[in-house]
Amino acid sequence: MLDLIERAKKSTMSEMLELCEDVLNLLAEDRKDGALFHLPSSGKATIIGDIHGDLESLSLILNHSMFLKNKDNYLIFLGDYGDRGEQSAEVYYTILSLKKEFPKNVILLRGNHEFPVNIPVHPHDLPHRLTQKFGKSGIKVYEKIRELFDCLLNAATLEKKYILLHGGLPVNLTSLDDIAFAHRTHPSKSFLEEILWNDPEDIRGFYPSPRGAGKIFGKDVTKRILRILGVKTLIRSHQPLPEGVSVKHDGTVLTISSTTIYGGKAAYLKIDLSEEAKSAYELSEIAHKF
Ligand SMILES: [Mn+2]
Repeated sequence: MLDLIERAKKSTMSEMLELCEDVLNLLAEDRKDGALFHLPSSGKATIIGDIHGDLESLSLILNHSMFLKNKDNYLIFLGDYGDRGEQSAEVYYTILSLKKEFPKNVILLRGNHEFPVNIPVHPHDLPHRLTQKFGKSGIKVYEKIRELFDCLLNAATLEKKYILLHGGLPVNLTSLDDIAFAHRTHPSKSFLEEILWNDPEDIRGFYPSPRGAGKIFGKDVTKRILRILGVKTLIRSHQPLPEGVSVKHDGTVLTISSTTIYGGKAAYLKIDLSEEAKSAYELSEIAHKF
């Protein structure tokens, strides 16, 4: 694994451009029946939350999870790869290399920092990090990465057990297809925006989010939507957490953060896909924290 991180640090612009091109083709394959990945009910999955340019935490997690030694397992990223941290370029190199090497086992979800063109995000220092690393023409790499944003998956699911996505549950969702095809109904419907931006809160119902995009949603909404989806627990990221994990809505929502850039711990989760669905309380107990 260290080898991959070392390669990320030494990566050249032409390597990055080639990686982006290769992964764009792989993502087109992932999305041909909708932007939703269906996990099988066997094997294990390592789940990683926001990274935000924190190469060191990503490296620790990859080493500790031993993904490369157990390649039949899944590695699921919940989005927010770049921005904020100093090593966004290296983080992109690492996750794209993993996707290229293990295309069927590495699942790249979309975060709000991998934004659709009409919902820009702040801070967005990724272009700056890329030109810092690759010089003026680093902007070509940025343009390729922007193409990737629109090709990432909206969510992953394990039938009857879990839904995994970056932000939150769209409050007016009526079926799993609303998530799988959220990119097609965007922007006339707000499903994609809500998947990327929503946060669970201690309220009833839902309100516009103080973040300026998406909504905040209460326990009643979570329970209603999880029932429609037929799953027990939402696993998501999108918020800084002092302990790396947090439980909301009576154990129906687990939030996980995999970066230390906000000052808290970086966490990741490894779940056995064949086991009965766990509550967010149980998941927070088995999460690894650094
Ligand atoms: Mn986010």
